[in-house]
Order: sequence, then C-alpha cells, then structure tokens
Amino acid sequence: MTAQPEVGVSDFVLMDNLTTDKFIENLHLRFQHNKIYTYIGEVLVSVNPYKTLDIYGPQHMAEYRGREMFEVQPHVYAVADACQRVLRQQGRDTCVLISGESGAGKTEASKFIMKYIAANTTQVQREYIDRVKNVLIQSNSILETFGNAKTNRNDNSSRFGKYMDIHFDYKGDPVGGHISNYLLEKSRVVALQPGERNFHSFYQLLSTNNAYTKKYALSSSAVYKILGNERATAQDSKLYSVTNSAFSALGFPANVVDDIWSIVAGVILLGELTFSEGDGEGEGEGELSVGGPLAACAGALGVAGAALRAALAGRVLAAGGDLVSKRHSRSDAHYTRLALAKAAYDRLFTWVVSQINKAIEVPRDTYKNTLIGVLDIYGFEIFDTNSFEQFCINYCNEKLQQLFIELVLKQEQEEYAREGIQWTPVQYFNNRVICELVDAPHAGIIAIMDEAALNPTKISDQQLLEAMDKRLNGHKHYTSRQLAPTDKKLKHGVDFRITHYAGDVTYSITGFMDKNKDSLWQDLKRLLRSSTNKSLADMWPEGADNIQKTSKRPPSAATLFRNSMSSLVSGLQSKEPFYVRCVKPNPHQAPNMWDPTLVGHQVAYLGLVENVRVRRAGFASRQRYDRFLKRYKMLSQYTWPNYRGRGARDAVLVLARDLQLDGLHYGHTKLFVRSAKTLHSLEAARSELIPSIVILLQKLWRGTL
Ligand code: AD9
Ligand code: MG
Repeated sequence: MTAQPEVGVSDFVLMDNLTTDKFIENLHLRFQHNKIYTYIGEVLVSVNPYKTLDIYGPQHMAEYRGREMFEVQPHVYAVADACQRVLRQQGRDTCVLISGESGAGKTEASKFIMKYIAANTTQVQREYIDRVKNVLIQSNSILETFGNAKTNRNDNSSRFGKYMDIHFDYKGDPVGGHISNYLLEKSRVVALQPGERNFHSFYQLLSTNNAYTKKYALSSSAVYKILGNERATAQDSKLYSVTNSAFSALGFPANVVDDIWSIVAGVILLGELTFSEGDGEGEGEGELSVGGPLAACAGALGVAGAALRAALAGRVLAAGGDLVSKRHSRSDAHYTRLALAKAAYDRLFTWVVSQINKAIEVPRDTYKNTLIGVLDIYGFEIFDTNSFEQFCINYCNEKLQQLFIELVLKQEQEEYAREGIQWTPVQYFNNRVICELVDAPHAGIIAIMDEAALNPTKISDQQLLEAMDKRLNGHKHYTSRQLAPTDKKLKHGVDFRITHYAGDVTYSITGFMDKNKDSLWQDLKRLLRSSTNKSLADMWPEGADNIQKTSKRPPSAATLFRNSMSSLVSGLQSKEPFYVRCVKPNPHQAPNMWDPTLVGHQVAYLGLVENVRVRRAGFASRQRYDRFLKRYKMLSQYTWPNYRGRGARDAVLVLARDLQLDGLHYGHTKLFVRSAKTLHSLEAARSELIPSIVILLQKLWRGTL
C-alpha cells in the first residue's frame, strides 16, 4: 500500500489541548482534502462529502482487510473490518451504531458497511454466498422505494428506522439476515410540507406506462392530491425497474408484486375520493355520496365499490349487544379516508419488510450464533413545527445517546478493571433524566398520553397538555406556554418544549391524541381483510375478529414505539459496539461547502469533544503489547530486529526504558499510554527512521551492503 500524506490529525485523541474550535478546524481541513473520515479512538466521525469520492472500490476494500484501525487511513471500511474481525476471532456479536442528523450520510454509511461485509467472504460456497450478498444489498432498494422520500433536508431521506442483523456461518461468511423497521412516518402519505415529496414508490409507479397505470387509469401527467406538486421523473422510472428487479432477486412471486403495486395505486386513488351530502332529508341525515374514482380505487384495493363506499360513509357499532349503524359527517368521512390511506400504506411497508425477511432469513441452526447489527435510524429532528413524529424520533435519539454514554463509559471502566489499571471516572452529562421524562412508567409523557387515551370521555389535545403541565411542572427539561407565558419561543398555547440533549425542541400538542391512539374503525379492518388482494388481506389479521367481541384496546403508538426502542437497546447492549457519527457539512446538499455554525452545532450535540475527553481522561491510547512492539521495535537496539528476551510485555518494558518514555501503565495484556505526546514522539521517530530502514533493506537486497 502506498502511504498517504497525513492531512491534519487523523485521530482526535492525538490532539493536545483540544477545544471545540480546534476540533472543527481539523475536521474542516481534512474535509477540504476529501478526508471525510477521522477517528476518535475507535469511533468514526464521517462528514458527508456530497460528491462521489474514489475511495470505495475493491482495491480500497483490499487495503482494509485484516488491518488494525490505526494502521490505515480512517475509513468506514475499517469499522466494518474491525466488526468482522471481532466476530471471527472472538466469536462475539458486534453492532455498528450510526447516528447524525437528516442528510448526514447514515444510510450511505450503512450501505458501505454492508457492501464491505458482503465482499469480505471466503472462497468456499461462492455461489451461495453471492446470492446472499446480492439479496442483502437488493433489499435496500426495496426499503428505500417504500420508506424513503425527498424532504427539504435530504432528497433520499429515510422516513423509518432500520436495524439489520447480518448472520454469519461458522467460517464467518454472511449467510442471511433480518431487518427490523421502526415507525414509518405515515403522516407523509396524506400531508406534505411545501417542496417535499411523498414516498418514492408512488412516483415510481406513475413514472412508466405499466400494467397498473393502465388497469387503474392512472397517468403520469395527471396531478394527484397526495403527491403534492411533484411529478414522477426519469430517475423514478429508472428506479421502478431497479425495485422490480430487486423484487425478483428476492424471489417475490409475480402475484405478490402485483398485489403490492395495486395497493400503492389504491392509496393514490383514495386520495382522489370526495364526499358530498346526498339527497337525504334532514341535515346530516343524508347519505354521503362518494365522488371521484371510486370503482378504480376499490378495484385496486380488491374490494367491492359499494363496500368501500359504505365503510367510508359510515360505520357499524356494537352497542349493548346490538349492531347499530352510524353515518359519518362529511368531515368524519374525509378523516376516515385519510386514516385508511395512511394505515394501508403503513401496513404495506411493514408487510414488505416481513416478506424481505422471509427471503433473507436462514434457519437458526444453520448459522453460528454470531451476527453484526447495523442500525440506521432517523436523526434528531428540529423543524419549525414539531409534532408527534418528531417527539418519537427525538426520543429514539435520546435512547441511543444514552446507550452511547453507558457503553462508552462502561467499556472504558471494564477495560481498566480487566487490565488492573487505576482510573478516575470522568463526569459528563447523562441524558437519562430526559429519557425518563418521556418514558418513566406512570410519570413520563408517554404514560400521561396513554392515561388520556384510556379515559372514557374524549380528551382533547389541549386537555392532554394541561395534564402534562400539572404533572411535569418543575421538571428541568420540560416547559410549556402555560408554565412559561413570557417565553418568546413558546408562541402558541399548544406549544410545549423539551430540552433534549441535542437542544431545545418546541412541540405542538395538536394531533398528539389522535396519532397516539392510532385507531382505525373496525369496519375498515374488516373490509381490507375481505380483499381479494391476498397480500392486503394478510396485512389485516385482526379484521377477522367478530365485531361484538370486546377486544382489548391495542397499545398506543407511543407505547409500541417505546417497547420497540427498549428491546432494540437491550439487544444492542449485549453486542460489541462500533460507532459512526455522521456530520452534515452544509444545509444545501452541496459539495465543497462548509458551514461552521451547522457543523459546530452537530459537534456539540453529538458530544464529540466530550467523547475525546473521556477517551483521553483515561489514556490517550491502549494497545496490545505485541502490536505496540511490532510498530515501534525499530526504535531501540534492544528490540530491533528482535528482542532477545521473552514475551512482548517484557520487550515493551525494555523499549520504554531505553527511550525513557513516561506515563505508561502496564495492564495485563495491553499497554496504556497516558499522553498523546508520547505517541506523537514515537510516531515521529518512526517516520524519521523508516526511510533509512528502507534504504538499508534495499541495500541488503541488492547485496551492496
Ligand atoms: V436521513 O436521516 O435518512 O434524512 P441520512 O441517512 O443520514 O439522512 P444519507 O445517507 O441518505 O443521509 O445521505 C444523503 C445524501 O448524501 C446521499 O443521498 C448522497 O447523495 C450523499 N452522501 C452521503 N454519504 C456520502 C458519501 N460517503 N459519499 C458520497 C454521500 N455521497
Ligand atoms: Mg437515511
């Protein structure tokens, strides 16, 4: 490998007297030279270049194979390689936690990691492994089609959380995987911010003349309400084929693919339906008539037009053992239609993920109990108006930050204990208090929301906010307009604020009750269960329940989310974690542009400088004795070319004495170096010596010595 010139400092741990400004300066300097990766010890900081860099090809992969992280230039491949090495050599499960805000490069990083892992296989069973690799990578295309959308922050923004386990066999080759998806932003199906698009799938379907557009009379040039002002592009049409090839690579049967695209068409057409009062007698009593493409919509959803109309225009209730029908008002019907569109798309997404899982899962006994998990979850979001979705997303980021704090500290402490090293713990902000503000049983915001949802009388959003104010008054991380009337940032009566670890976020309580209850009339579930579209019917198992059966209320959306976060976190806790902290250089998705304020904000809330501090408060570096010796043995006559005594630990002791190094602590298996200066001087001496050693070796080879 050709040695590349160092730009700035490639590991922040080696920087003395580090300040936030110096941190940003170093990141910037490296960014200007296309060095987008920098380490904090084993944590990788990655800056989105917003341009294609020639650093991901097979020859680059080869450079990282089997190399220690500090031996080569920082790279996301080095993290992937380290993961795979821990897995192969120690038989331990590992995971990569990727964080950063929207557009910072999380999904791209997760794909590079998968690509590296997939490429790094042994030669045996080539064909089988190639299939697995292909399938793992293709599954991303499908996930992005159905779960990504263009937002004002990212043209290909993931609107769901993704955690993917990759399973390995005894030889350490990937054999299969499993994807968990979290909370799709389903409100996007029916409501778009200006300048944003709905999920890619809708535009892909409309981008070509295909069997579905023909069958359901859809046209690429028509304007559809749920798609906003956006039209399908040439790129969408290209991706439509990519999605379909991915379906076929994953073995989705043709009829299932038909079902999937028909549901997408059905959701677009639901958006076109209108309601008007019919010819009934008194006001409000008239039958609602449904306008728009009812027949096509019903056809796409595999139900009868009359049944769809009935389910949107009214509902049947079980009251005291009798069935009573109740007509919807126009606005109720409108609301019902949108709820149906959101629910159908949301179930479709989760169902597609479950089908991908069927294609990539391998029976438990065929893989060794080791895996690499890759977590790519929505970044922290602060919008002008923040709602229930941002509340959940930001809570998720709190949980992951908490995991980061606990694992980083825990790991350090455990390592010191294991190695018999004295250490004074470093204090830094523990965001547990914010997690508990949201999720504490009986006392947190989720518990208060659920109580309100269970109340037999209908509780309004405003009443929910009052209940929160009463219970959370005085909490250091919570306030609201009511509690702080003079606070200018809380402009509206519906505002409340959480002081997150990443900054203040003002939420609007409007819609919280509804979004948390997340209920859909039983009639609609029954309707979809009866669909001739077999896949759609399969997505609604509870539609088969008898209407008079008093079924328990399903858990609220926030509770489900909290539960899935807690099982995610406990799963991650048992694995050896690696971190990729992604940073967005500017808000314009532009290459070569650096916004110091934006970067500064991210560096602050990702706690990067604190991370360096914790890492250094203990020791600037720790290395296994044999590794240390291999790297620096040339610096002493007693260890070069070989140490005559026994054992790497002894050799390092001799080397350190000869070089008069101080600040070294000798653990059982590792050497701990207190100061970065010591490492600097060792590195400098090494670089100075290398050319003369090379000349020496060349002379030896040529026989001129
Ligand atoms: V979000 O929270 O899902 O909205 P991400 O996932 O953090 O966000 P993403 O990985 O989608 O961001 O990156 C955004 C865009 O930046 C990509 O579509 C690429 O165009 C660009 N990008 C990101 N990383 C790289 C890279 N390593 N090289 C080149 C990149 N371009
Ligand atoms: Mg993403």
